[in-house]
Amino acid sequence: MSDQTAAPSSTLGDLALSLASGAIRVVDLTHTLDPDFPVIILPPEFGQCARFRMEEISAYDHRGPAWKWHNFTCGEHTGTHFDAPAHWISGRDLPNNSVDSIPVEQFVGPVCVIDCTEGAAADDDFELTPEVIIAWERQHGEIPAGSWVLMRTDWSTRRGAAYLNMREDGPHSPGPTPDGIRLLVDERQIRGFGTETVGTDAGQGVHYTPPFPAHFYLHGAGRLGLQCLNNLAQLPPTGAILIATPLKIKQGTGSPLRVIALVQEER
Ligand code: 23J
Ligand code: MN
Repeated sequence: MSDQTAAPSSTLGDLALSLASGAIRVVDLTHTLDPDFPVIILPPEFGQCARFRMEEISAYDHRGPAWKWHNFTCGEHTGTHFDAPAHWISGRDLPNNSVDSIPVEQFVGPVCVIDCTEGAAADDDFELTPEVIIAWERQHGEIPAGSWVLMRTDWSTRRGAAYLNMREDGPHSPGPTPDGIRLLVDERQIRGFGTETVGTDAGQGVHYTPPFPAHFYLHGAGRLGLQCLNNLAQLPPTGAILIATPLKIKQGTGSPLRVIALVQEER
């Protein structure tokens, strides 16, 4: 006979208890939206993404005696942000390819974190290759289908000009090679790919074939992108759950968002 006084056990009930006790922690993977946070700079012949801007409407004053509020403007791809398949030409004819039409269940999934901090510290153009991915899998197991995969580089700790790391020949920051991203998309069937840098692609990603291979292959296969992530050092290599819900912008190709992860505390 079951104990009639005990609440029935359920996964969500257990989750609620774990959140309340701190056994599961919520980690914020987001940078603050700030006019000083860098945005990607494309070659001058192309259109440019806008930085974040905010203006006061009122602040408990003659413009509104009991309330404070702001108007803000920015690009879809400003700050910590989400890339939808419609962002890239390879994904433009896919169904449900914009932030308002992607089914919401796609936003939530387990997350694998590939630590590339040593490589990125030694080489600003460090590449996430199939070899790096397979070496990670030898330690942590094969990346499960439906995973978010994050490339950890500690790039989020850079400030000012060091973040874009612009040189005469363009920006220099780490990212995946064409073969690396294809392994993740085609063989591992990942949900999406995220980075601490300003793009899912390397700073010099325009020089690969195809140009910007992460954008090309991810979005061509209907997969998602996350950029300018923060606090990846607080995530375990496997076992966390990532939640990334973009704003519901009609036909939007991306949006700034709050990215959070649920992490089981070590016990
Ligand atoms: C447009 C063109 C190239 C790139 C990007 C945007 C991004 O990184 C982005 O924010 O999606 S590389
Ligand atoms: Mn983007």
